[in-house]
Parts: sequence; structure tokens; C-alpha cells
Amino acid sequence: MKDFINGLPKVELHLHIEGSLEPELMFELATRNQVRIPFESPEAVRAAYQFTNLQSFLDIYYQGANVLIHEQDFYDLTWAYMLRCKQDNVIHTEIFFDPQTHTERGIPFDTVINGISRALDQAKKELGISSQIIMCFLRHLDETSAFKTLEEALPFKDKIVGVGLDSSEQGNPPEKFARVFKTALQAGFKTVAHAGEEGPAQNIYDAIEMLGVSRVDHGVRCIEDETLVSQLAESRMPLTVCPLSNIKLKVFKTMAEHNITDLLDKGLCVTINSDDPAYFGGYMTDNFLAVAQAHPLSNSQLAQFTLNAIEASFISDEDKANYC
Ligand code: ES4
Ligand code: ZN
Repeated sequence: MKDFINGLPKVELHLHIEGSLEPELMFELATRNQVRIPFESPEAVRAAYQFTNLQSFLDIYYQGANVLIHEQDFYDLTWAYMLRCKQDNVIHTEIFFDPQTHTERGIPFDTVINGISRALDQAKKELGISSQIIMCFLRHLDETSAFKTLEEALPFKDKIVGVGLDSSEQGNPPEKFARVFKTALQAGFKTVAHAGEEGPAQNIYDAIEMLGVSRVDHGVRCIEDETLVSQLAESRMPLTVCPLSNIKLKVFKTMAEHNITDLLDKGLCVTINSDDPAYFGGYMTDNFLAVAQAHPLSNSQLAQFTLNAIEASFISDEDKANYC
């Protein structure tokens, strides 16, 4: 099973690039940029990664991003992730970034996007890994800030395939961003949103209805609504599930209790993803292994996760044939 998972080509659709910042690089960038971090060592940083829920993680995660200042920092961050992709046999990845985490600190939008996209161009050439970039709005910030961010993205439309919605789900429902997403769709962006991670199944309905999403990020709480589960199966609406993340943030108590295999059995287009691998203890292969160790899965079921991810990806229809 281990060998099969190692060798399986993988496609990642739910990865926050800021969440791939390993403690070692965090320290290196803190020194290089003379930014203070409240830890003595990379080991001490890791020891602090004990989360009780989504918010307890986000507080630490936004703090970690403070070491990212220059274009080269965003390049280094992204290149390190792409090298991990190579190791994990990831052939295509769709990367989230959170512009507001940086622009709110005075880092220009173009510094962020140029650093990320330079690493992705190099990864395509030197590692043979294809990619797309999705820009997420922070849902704890207001609509005005999201509209401003959308405006800032327009000159980089050729580099950004879609917009997403992340951060604190509770208290920040999809409807808060309905008008922003409508404008983004009109501008030609695809849309996705985190929904049904910590928030109720209703957020999944609303992300589909009000935000016009092509995929639901997480979506595991759909299980609480039988009608919704049928609708998701029927429409093949993809769910980008992040197993290790869900355990770390206590969405499920144990991997054995995770519903990913139930959802697969019910015919949903579920995929396996790493979310914030530097914080949650694993990249793509680790996530596949963790699921397969807790749930009996055949090789063809494991391969189905990759087939689902290709189906759910923003790879163009003509190119998709080359991935199957
Ligand atoms: C996130 Cl796990 C998760 N949920 C919501 N927003 C996020 N941003 C980064 N990781
Ligand atoms: Zn996420």
C-alpha cells in the first residue's frame, strides 16, 4: 500500500502557500529580514503547533507570515513547496495565496504574486509540474477590502485562475461576499470557497448558490444533510478534503472517524489535499498514507482520488486528456 501511494501521481487542489512555510525557512527569513519571532528555535515553533480549533491555528499562521517581505521570500517559499511536490509525485497543483495577509502589512500585491509565479514557472520548466494560482479573500475582513483586493488582482489576471474564500468560517457566511464573487465571475475568474469545514452544511448550499463555486473546499460537514450529499454526488461538485488538517483542527477526533471514505463510497468527487502542510504534519503523500492507514482502501479507490482531482482541476479540457 505504501509503495502504491508513493508511486501514485497526485494532484493537489487545496494548498495555502503561506501554510507551507516550514519553521526552518521561517527562521532563515526572520534573520534575513530582521523580523522578530517569539520562538527560540524551529523545534520550539513546532512544539507550539497544538491547535484546539481553526481560530487557534489562524492566530499562529498569520503571525508566521510576517517573515515574508521581499519577492525573493515568496519565491523561496514557493520553490521549497514545489520541491516537496516533486518528492511526493505531485504532477499538478493549484495554490491558494492570501493577498490581504500581506497587503495589510504594506507588502505590495505584485511582490507577492511575482515571487510565487516565478517559482511556479521554474517548476514547470525544471520539475515538469504544472500549476495554477487562486487568490483567496480573508472572510474575517470586510467586503470593501475584498473588492479592493479584486481590483488589485486585475492587472495579474493572466496569472490568477480563480478566487477563493478562507479564514474564519464561523460568523462569516458566504453571503457576506456574494457581490464580490459576482464581480469576480463577471471578470472571468473561477470561484471556490471554504465551506462546511467548521461551519454548517448551509454554508455549502450558499457557496454553490451565492458564490457560484466550481469546488467546495473541505465540505466535510455536508454529511449532516442527506439532501445535500445527494445533490453533491449528482452534480459531481468536487470537495477538496484535507484529512490531516481536519484532525489537527479537531473537525474529527481521529482519522478512523473521518468521513472521507463514506463520501467516496457515496459517489462524491472527493479529493485528498494537504491544506497547510507545515502546520498540520504532512504533505500529499502523508495525507494519503494517513487515510489509508485508518481506512481499508483498494488501489483503485486510492487512484480514484487522483482521477477525481484531475476532473475537479482547472486544467483546460484539452490538456486534461494528457493527465489521464
Ligand atoms: C485555512 Cl484550514 C484553513 N481553513 C480556513 N482558512 C485557512 N487559511 C489557511 N488555512
Ligand atoms: Zn484551506
